[in-house]
Amino acid sequence: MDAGSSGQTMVDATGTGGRGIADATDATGAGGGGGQGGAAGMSGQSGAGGASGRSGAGGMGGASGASGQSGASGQGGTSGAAGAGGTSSGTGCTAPGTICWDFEGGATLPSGWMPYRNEFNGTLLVDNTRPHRGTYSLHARDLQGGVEGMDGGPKKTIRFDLPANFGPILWGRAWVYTTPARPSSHAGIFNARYPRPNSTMTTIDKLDWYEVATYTQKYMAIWHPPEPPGYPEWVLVSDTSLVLDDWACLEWLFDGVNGTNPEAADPRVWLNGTELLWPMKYVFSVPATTVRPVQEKVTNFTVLETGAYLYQGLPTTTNWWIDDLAVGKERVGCD
Ligand SMILES: [Ca+2]
Repeated sequence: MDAGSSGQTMVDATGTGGRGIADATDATGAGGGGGQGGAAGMSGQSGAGGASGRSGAGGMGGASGASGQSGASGQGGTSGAAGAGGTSSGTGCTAPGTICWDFEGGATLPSGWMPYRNEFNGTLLVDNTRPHRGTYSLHARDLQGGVEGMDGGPKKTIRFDLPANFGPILWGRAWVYTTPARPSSHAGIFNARYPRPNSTMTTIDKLDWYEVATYTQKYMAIWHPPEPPGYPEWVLVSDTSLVLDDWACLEWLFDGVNGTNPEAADPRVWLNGTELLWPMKYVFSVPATTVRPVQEKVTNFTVLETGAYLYQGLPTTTNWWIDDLAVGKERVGCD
């Protein structure tokens, strides 16, 4: 596999060093592309409205509340359904504490989500071009840019601040559709972040995080320290090619407690109900090391990010759709 490290950008406007994935034998890697300025205001909190939206979602458990799209729904949120009305996001969404987004609130972001990364070509939006269910989904449209194998690639994401005290175990579920080609570059789809133990730093660049992605055209999961630089990171690459030109149900478990073990658990990921195996595991860092990062335990997950974000170039214009996204304290399931 190629390697190279990859560039990335962070929230702040300063360029950041590169990072990315390389296999363990490739210690080299060019420095990262400079970051571009992140979208402003991601530090979030911004929305009281968002907060209400969230509670709406949680409140009714379900039916899409999240979507609530309108904070307005938040108000009615407790009663549930008042929500912006969307259809159910799945049976799993009735579990306590589960938050679901079916994107059925129309061509606008669901309440509480805000634009985050925005690099190179393409657009992240809610549209009606390819829903998994209902009419709408989140669409990373026509992403392209950079040079394959080199730092820097298109990144189009949104982020969401979880309700307080979400807890240390995060199950997730998303339906994802990718076309027309499997990217070779590291393509993130979802991540969840949390403050380091005994840290009061809550800005996104101070948080540890778990990630679900693809790399070398296969599914991948990673545990990262705060980004930048985001490494040394513990990388798990599957032997399963990412599903192309069809919907795929991805589920993940980020177990930040891991029983009585001293460190948080490795991420686990399921594709259409079958757990992925990780025949390739390695530490990536610049400079290279073989020493694994300490996977610090979680008190509460605090931030979600989704969309499509590539750390190396993407020469082929590519589209992703994400629908029926959910997170919860127990397994959500694909239905
Ligand atoms: Ca939908």
